[in-house]
Amino acid sequence: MATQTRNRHQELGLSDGQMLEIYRYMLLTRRIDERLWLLQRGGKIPFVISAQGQEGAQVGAAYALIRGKDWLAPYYRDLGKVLVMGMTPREVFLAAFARQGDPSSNGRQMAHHWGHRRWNIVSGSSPVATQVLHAVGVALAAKMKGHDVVAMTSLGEGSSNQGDFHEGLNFAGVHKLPCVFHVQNNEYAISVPLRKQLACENVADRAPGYGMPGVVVDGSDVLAVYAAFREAVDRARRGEGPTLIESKCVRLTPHSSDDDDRTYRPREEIERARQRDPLVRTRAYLYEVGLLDEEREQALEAEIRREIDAAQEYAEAQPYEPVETAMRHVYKEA
Ligand SMILES: Cc1ncc(C[n+]2csc(CCOP(=O)(O)OP(=O)(O)O)c2C)c(N)n1
Ligand SMILES: [Mg+2]
Repeated sequence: MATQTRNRHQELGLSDGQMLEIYRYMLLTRRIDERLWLLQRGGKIPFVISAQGQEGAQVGAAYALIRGKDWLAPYYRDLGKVLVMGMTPREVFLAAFARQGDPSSNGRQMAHHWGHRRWNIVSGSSPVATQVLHAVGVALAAKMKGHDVVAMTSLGEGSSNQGDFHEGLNFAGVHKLPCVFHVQNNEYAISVPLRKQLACENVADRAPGYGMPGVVVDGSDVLAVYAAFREAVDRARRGEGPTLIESKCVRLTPHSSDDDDRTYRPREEIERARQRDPLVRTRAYLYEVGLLDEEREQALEAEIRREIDAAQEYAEAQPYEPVETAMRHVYKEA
């Protein structure tokens, strides 16, 4: 009998169904993101800050967590992560349109400040890297209460130069907290290129200074990302402490819908970045291992499109919060 070689995802303990689910989350993230840009350019929503180019890093990382049990303190680009954690496309559009029922803030917060009580997604504030401290706090509480919980947080490489990052990692390292720090390095902090952000080669090189492993992973390779996070999450759950993981990604869009990157980013560079598109790479893998063909791909695209159309239509038809409630949760109520 011929010995069958196992595919990469099977080597990692992932079934064919799980591998397809990972790709579905990545594709859903991209298609929602593209729709948000269309709506913003059409004047229907105020703002987008994109996950495009980072879907592999986000979905691969969040897939290593246990939904409904572990905690996530995300950053604004983390659309892929919040979908894996349990947020629905409908909820994403409710936030984009700032409508009632948006789980992040009932339409009060700027969109992309993800939060969801049911799925342990901690709403953040706009100063970058503050979410690092939130995740460390969650991990400390879990350890003190003896809860079997892992807290993950995300940030960009530029934000890893904020004081909060160093304070958070140091505290987590000293107290061996069940925390995973994810730096999504997309080579820019708005218009500032990587070479003006870091004097060392990798953000992960700083990890030994905080007494934790530092791991660099190709953010376009969703399975490599999953493998790195699986190990870090298991390590945290065993009580062995935190890990810093840096995924090398690309940013395929301007910083946000308020930015024009033509003033600082050569077009050829973006073309080169497209060759590292995680979606293209994962799609090629699925074709290679026979989990996807043209027919199945078209069906998947159509199904996702219907889901997004319905979510957008629903959200746009919802009311805004009544203006009388604007001060709720701001000042103490009598
Ligand atoms: C403390 C603070 N300083 C500046 C800003 C403005 N700001 C928002 S995003 C950003 C760039 C962050 O870059 P990076 O951490 O690499 O994340 P990316 O957006 O590239 O994913 C800056 C400077 C802010 N929100 N908070
Ligand atoms: Mg960046």
